[in-house]
Amino acid sequence: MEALARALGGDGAREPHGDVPHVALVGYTNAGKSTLLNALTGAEVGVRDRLFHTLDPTTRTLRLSGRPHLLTDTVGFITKLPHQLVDAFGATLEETRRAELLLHVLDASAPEAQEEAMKHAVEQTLEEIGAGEQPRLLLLNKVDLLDADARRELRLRHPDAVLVSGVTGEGLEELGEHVERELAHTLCPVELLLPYADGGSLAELHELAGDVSRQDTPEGVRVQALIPARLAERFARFAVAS
Ligand SMILES: Nc1nc2c(ncn2[C@@H]2O[C@H](COP(=O)(O)OP(=O)(O)O)[C@@H](O)[C@H]2O)c(=O)[nH]1
Ligand SMILES: [Mg+2]
Repeated sequence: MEALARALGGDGAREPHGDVPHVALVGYTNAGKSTLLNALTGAEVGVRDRLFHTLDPTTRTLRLSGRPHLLTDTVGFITKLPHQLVDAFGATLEETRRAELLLHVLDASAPEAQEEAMKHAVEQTLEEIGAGEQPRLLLLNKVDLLDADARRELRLRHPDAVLVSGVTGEGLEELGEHVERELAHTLCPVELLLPYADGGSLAELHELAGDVSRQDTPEGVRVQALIPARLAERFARFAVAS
């Protein structure tokens, strides 16, 4: 396992969408990762996402406060067929290790002992692939199958988790808020002056920054925004003292 992790390497060439935060769904097979990917991003696949058209189908754009995030559905944590494991695991490993945040999806409708065993298996796998220290949020999925008592009991056992249902959409708004909070440290407030001649940079800023406040001045467009730190670095030449 360690050899495989080494072979795949960490920091390689610059990612094509390296300025956008990566979030990865991890978890036991059948926990509901793919269902959640669809529920969270279904409405997002559209014109605005042509920027990311080169992405593979298991990665989609998730917009929070207008800012895009790349959300990846990983496979292969626990699979039944060994030959699938090898293929699927390479991609999973890479996506997991480069994600700023892991969403650990757990089937909360399973009996407690089984739920704990699946949770443990995933945590152990994350340790093995060197992703044990990565920021992680626990999602208790399939809560639509649970009554009020069962939900209360889950909240007591997992006080930091978010209760969700990929089928009914329950909890997804709260999940978005949690994700934004977890990734707040990757954002940087900037004040920029973009020359009118550089329409490309302005368009890129609008695509990646979400909600911005802008003001037209004789010198160019003055923009205040909260943007990913890596994008801020790239746009440093436009910075103005506020
Ligand atoms: N009732 C219910 N079923 C769900 C939910 N999420 C997923 N499922 C079902 O659980 C099964 C596995 O879901 P899937 O998304 O394929 O899991 P994955 O293997 O983690 O990608 C499917 O039959 C889904 O319809 C949920 O929130 N509630
Ligand atoms: Mg799946």
